[in-house]
Amino acid sequence: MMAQNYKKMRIIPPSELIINPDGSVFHLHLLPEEVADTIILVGDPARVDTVAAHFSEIEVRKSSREFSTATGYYNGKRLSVISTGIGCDNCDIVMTELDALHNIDFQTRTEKTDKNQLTIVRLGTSGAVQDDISIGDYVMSCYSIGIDGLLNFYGGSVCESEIERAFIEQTAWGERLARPYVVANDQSLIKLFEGFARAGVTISAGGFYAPQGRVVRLPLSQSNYLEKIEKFSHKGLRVTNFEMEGSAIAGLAKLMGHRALTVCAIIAQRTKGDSNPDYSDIVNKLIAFALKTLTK
Ligand code: R1P
Repeated sequence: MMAQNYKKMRIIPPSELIINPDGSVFHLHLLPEEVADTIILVGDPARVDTVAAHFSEIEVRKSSREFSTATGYYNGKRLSVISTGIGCDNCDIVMTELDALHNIDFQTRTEKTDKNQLTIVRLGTSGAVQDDISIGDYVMSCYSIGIDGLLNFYGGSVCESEIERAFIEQTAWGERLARPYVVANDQSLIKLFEGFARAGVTISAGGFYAPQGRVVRLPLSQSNYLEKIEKFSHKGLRVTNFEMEGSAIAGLAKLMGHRALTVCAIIAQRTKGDSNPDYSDIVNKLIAFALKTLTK
């Protein structure tokens, strides 16, 4: 009983949740009232302007390090678009601070009793790892496989342990690598992108090169790494693509009680060795579709 009371009344120390002198959260530099309930996350800070260019009105525009934010209106609905920069480590910051902005009382430093459920959609770029997925396609992550290690530090169990075991076994996952975790993305959001994006299983890696099987000059520690990932198969699931943020977003969203989905434009074809660095058109189409479907 006492432990329960303590938990309810827990005051979060200033070292655990840092609030700036102006009342904004440490890294995002946003005040609680400056973020909408529906949030589009993008990797590239420049992509925030691309999304915000569609807004009928911009209410908030802020920038701090790689975290750039615009809050405004599209189709009469209030939306925020925020850049995460690259990597799951940044998403640890973005997700925790977004959740805090909505669900922690910054005055009392306590958790609010009535939680706000956020809708979080990441619009990114990605590399395909199957022959039948082409540059210019869109893939939504029905499952995210995190090989970045982030979620392993959090308590609570939101992972798909059967898929995890199959993946670890079939790929003979190296003992020195972080243990892969698998999280299902939100079904209601997946429905919104059906017909636009292909359903996929996405690996979020903790790096762009060796963690995604790329060899520039240094050899990989794991033999046949990409081939084993390409061949993985479990109850009709196969790995479709690589990116670097989706697993942290899906995993933390689930632990916090939010809805999340990652949808990516394919800009590299790993099995064929191709890439398209001039991808603004396909990303623009993804943004236009996402804005429409999230506000209808
Ligand atoms: C790597 O070039 C970056 O591009 C992909 C990866 O996930 C990583 O962030 O996504 P974004 O285009 O959203 O940044």
